[in-house]
Amino acid sequence: MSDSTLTPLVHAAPSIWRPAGTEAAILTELAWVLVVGAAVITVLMSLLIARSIRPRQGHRMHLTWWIWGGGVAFPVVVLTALLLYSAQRTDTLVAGTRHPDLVVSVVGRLWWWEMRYRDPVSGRDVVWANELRLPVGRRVHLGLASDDVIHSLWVPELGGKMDLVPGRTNRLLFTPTRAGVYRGQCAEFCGEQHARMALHVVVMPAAAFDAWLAQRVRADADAVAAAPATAGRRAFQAHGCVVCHATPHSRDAAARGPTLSGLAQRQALGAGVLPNGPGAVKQWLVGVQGLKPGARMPSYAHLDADTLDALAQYVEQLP
Ligand code: HEC
Ligand SMILES: [Cu+2]
Repeated sequence: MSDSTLTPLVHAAPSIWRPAGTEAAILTELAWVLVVGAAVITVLMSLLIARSIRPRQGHRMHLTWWIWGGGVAFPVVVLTALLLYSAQRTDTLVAGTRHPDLVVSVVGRLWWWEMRYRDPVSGRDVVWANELRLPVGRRVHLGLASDDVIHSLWVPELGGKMDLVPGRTNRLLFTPTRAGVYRGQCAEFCGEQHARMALHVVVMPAAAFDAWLAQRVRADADAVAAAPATAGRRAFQAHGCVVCHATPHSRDAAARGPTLSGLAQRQALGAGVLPNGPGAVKQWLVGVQGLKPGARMPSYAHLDADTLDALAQYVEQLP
């Protein structure tokens, strides 16, 4: 791992009860109000039921009062209060997308994620995959889209769930408040490998994020200038990897697969299937169809060991 900003891939199971962002904190508060409110009402109702099955003299005259009070007025008051409260609390989740500090486009694909950042300095686009890097303390507007089927993005620690629908752009707002690695997941069934379509969200201090984005812009530019024709790079072309994967040396692939630029910086391969590290790329090349049956990349188990090593080495070193 060449990247000093890489946080180790250690994250607790996703949970809505430990929010790490402003929007998620609002949703957690709503969840508490609903859970506690429902518990109180359930206890009250149970007491009333217990009381009513022991009929006593003199209670009959209160019947009308109970029906109108408990059956009509009480639900109307409680539901109206909840409606107003939740509308007011969640208003900022959408209104906030109008004044973001950062815009990131996220495209859901079968079965991986593509991200696109715009560098504020050069205006150039940075394409990234399977990992969402975000700065602490900035309002991030995610533009969510899909080219194939409906996917859905859910990162419980950071905010609500939102669908990625072909033909339209949905939006979601994240304002991370705590650095760390959070696990997101495609939350709308999208085919056989839907369950293996995870997304790691790496929340970094704002300065580290800016440095990373600048480094990504430089990496693309430098790599094009100096691109030695190594055995790995030749094999990458010869075996057709270049048809599906962009690299800093050839950025015009049709995005049938994730960009492999900066792969060594990423937490995992195959949208969360395989933790990244020494040997991971080779393992992926040999066993894609075993690790992720149906994935839209063939296994390369038929290649000889030297070619596999050269390929893996080339891919792992892409800036
Ligand atoms: C037909 C298109 C196609 C070809 C050819 C192809 N790949 Fe892939 N590759 C994909 C797709 C699609 C994925 C994502 C699979 C998934 O996660 O569901 C992928 C994933 C990967 C990953 C993991 C990347 C990540 O961010 O998770 C690596 C590494 C990789 N391919 C390397 C290669 C190499 C090296 C070759 C050539 C030997 C190659 N691929 C050939 C489509 C292709
Ligand atoms: Cu899915």
